[in-house]
Amino acid sequence: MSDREGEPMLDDKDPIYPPSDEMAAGAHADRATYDAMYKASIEDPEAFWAEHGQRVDWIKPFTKVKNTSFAPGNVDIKWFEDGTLNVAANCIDRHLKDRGTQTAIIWEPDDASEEAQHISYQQLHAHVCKMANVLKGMGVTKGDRVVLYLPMIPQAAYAMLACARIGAIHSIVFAGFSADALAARVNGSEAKVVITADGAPRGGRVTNLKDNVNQALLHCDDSVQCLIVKRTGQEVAMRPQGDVWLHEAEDGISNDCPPEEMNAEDPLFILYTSGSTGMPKGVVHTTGGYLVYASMTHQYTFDYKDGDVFWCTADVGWVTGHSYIVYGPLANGATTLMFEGVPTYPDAGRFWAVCEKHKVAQFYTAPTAIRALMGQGDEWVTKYDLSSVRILGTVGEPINPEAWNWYNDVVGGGRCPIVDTWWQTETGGHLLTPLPGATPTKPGSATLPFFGVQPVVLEPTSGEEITETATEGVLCMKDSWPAQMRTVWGDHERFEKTYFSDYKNYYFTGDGCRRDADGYYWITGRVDDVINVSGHRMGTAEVESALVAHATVAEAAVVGYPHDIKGQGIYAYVTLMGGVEPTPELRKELETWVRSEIGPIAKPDLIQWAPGLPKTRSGKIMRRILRKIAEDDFGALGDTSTLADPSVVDDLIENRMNRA
Ligand code: 6R9
Repeated sequence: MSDREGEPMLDDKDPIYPPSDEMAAGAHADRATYDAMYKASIEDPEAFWAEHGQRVDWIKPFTKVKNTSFAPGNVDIKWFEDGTLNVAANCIDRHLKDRGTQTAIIWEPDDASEEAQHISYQQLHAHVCKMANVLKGMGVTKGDRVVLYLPMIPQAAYAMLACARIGAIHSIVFAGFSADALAARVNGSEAKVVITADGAPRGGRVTNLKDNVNQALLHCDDSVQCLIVKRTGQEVAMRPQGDVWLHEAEDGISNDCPPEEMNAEDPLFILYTSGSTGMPKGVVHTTGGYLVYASMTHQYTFDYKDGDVFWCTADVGWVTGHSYIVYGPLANGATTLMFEGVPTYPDAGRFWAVCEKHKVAQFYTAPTAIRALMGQGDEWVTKYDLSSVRILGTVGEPINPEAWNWYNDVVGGGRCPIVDTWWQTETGGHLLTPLPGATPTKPGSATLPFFGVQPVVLEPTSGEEITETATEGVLCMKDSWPAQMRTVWGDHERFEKTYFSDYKNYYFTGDGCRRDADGYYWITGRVDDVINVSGHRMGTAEVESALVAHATVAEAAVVGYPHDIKGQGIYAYVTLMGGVEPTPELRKELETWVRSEIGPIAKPDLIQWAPGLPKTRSGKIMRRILRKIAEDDFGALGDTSTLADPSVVDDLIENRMNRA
């Protein structure tokens, strides 16, 4: 084996990049450590997690470690169930003694000429306690829900931690979602308060967040209050009652707020995510297991060491921001960087300028960003000094080897291990990932399981577990891990049905995968009706229901198709109401409509007018065929003998929108 990083070792098929000796020697885990810890975690999970559960501070120590069942009709997941703790105390208070003056959060604003902020743990403590007291003053108590609809500003982290401090359950709605999507989430979680800002600057443009909130709250209970952070200073319309400016509410308020004692299984947050059917579901994560796992994966996956500046470029509106901007890093006493902007503003060098400026050690982003920047030319990267960067990470979708190689060679200069982390909103933290000092990497593979994780590959139709190492099938988990989601908010039945009913006694991820002869996992993508657009999950059913809500649309079917930058693009087949003329203007209008119903990320890339959709005689849309046409691969339509009217397919092929 080559022991030089950046130099692939070639076996018959895939290049392998082993960790350098230096990386292995200095890391939290080298190969032997990983192997031993992994083995221990599987052979005796109770003992393993009893030990690693100690990485957080408990108010009342747990005596029970694991109590989990995937059994049909009785899915029940509990970790550390008799322990009590507070997440905010773990992320802030316990660091005050030794690192009170250390920077907890570096905030880099959208506008590169605006000054960055460095918030110490002491300052973080004061901000969080004040906001927590404001929330209490608004009547928020333990177990209440608070929706956050915020830009990437430090107050987003304060708000999360303020909720955690008083035992309120936060539900973050990505600030790119529309008023309608926001209203659905406020109502779904029966939130008491929405925390927002006047505006959200991103890429030099401003989204009027408060306007969206006002619009959303027209569809919510009158009692919902709104706490507003002043970010841009723009004019906003305040509602006649229930609206409070944060800076006014905090004026003169105490910065003492004792943390609430929470049970390990009390919910910490709800995060809505798209599924294959119906509207997004509220994924529920709880307190103890989530924090243990988020902090442990943050430390090991990124080989985080004291003094490192860690940067995850995600938005806190996604799970990646929850676990790896806020909870994991802060539980570890790290310095975490929060970036308000976008990779290409003011220019395509912004990411690398920020890495240089703040001496970032770990950089964690999504393949879609890497692909977009790769197309802008190497000089945007090479003009910056990236010598502080030690580890590179990716998340959100499969990374194609070309992007992996560019990330490795140009950004990492061949010196930085790439951790391709596979996980989900539902999993709370990384399940498949290399460890920088331990795992030889292969471009495009999320490699091996984290401690305690037992991936299995099932034969898709029979559900049989495949024991051969090299194989392909659907990816499931055989047993629970501490950060597993506990339920769907308000609908435990849906939780069981979605994740535990297709394959009994397993957690079903919704992803397909291949396992190679070395036992490495290669995610092949979703096997359900979820598409992955720029690393964001979108249910085709959601886009379809937005489309059919438009007065001109009779029927719609949405599928994904390969897209160079986004990974997958959104392809919509639309059947109009009788007598409606298909015009370019109507196409634009439908695009705008979907944006306003869900948000810009849901805007269809291609809309094809479909006089009819291919259906079985029982009226089921044959999506397999629609996918093929969208992929411009209609030579292989497969069995079309069950079609009610085969001629619709010819028309769709003739008028397809995606032509090579
Ligand atoms: C963390 C996050 C989850 C879905 C997941 C899979 C895809 C995520 C990936 C990956 C290949 C990776 N996915 N990471 N596919 N390689 N490293 O992204 O959560 O938004 O819930 O999406 O994303 O399809 O099932 P979430």
